[in-house]
Amino acid sequence: MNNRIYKIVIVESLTLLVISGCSSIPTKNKTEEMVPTYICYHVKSGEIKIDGILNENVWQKVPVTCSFKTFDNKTAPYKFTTYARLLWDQQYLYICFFCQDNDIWATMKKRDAPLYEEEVIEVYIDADNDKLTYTEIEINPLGAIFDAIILNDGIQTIKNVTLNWTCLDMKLGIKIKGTIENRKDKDKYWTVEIAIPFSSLPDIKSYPPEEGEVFGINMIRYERTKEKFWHLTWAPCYTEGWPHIPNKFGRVIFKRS
Ligand SMILES: [Ca+2]
Ligand SMILES: [Ca+2]
Ligand SMILES: [Ca+2]
Repeated sequence: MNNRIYKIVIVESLTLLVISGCSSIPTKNKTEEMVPTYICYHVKSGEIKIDGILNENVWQKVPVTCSFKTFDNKTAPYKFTTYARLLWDQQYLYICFFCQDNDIWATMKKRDAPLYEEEVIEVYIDADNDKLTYTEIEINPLGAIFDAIILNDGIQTIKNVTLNWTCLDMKLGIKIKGTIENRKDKDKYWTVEIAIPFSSLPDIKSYPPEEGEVFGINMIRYERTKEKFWHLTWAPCYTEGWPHIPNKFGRVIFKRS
């Protein structure tokens, strides 16, 4: 399976997703149960300018995540090197992405369009770490946003999606080193900088987070060459094209210093 297949039916104000073509749950083994951890450090407000340029001292000082792997935990091609960093202040969770890419492309510009059918980065945030409810935020190189609240069965099936949810006051900056519209030339990379207000997360217990609090988070990149689909990920989910497996999200631990 190389893509999510959503059949969308509008039910009152909500949108119900029915999944088809979803792979069965893989057999659990020790490797699959291990999820990555990232220490998310606190910064003073105003230290990050959300413009897609990752030149702030605070970004330079914190470690990057491991380079994203394939969905099944294998090393991804060097030419698609992808990593992220996270920080927080009293108001926002900050995430930045670096995506090396010699052919950056996307066509969709509308909010909540199926950006996952093209090239995109995605963030899944389970703020109360209950493995059931989480927010999904996707951003493509054109700056289009898909944001939704997901209700999962805790394993790998979506029970409900609220597409009309908007991540209020989210700030977004993108820098493209290359061209999106021209697929014949050689691009270099794209970077994304996002500030997500804690107040916008529907399943957050309280905010700002407590010292040591853990969010379940996953970060994904879909890279699509003319020949092949690459599902690249921070926390491997072992099901290609289907990241909705909240017990395989990574752990982001909030630290003040
Ligand atoms: Ca910046
Ligand atoms: Ca690409
Ligand atoms: Ca949750």
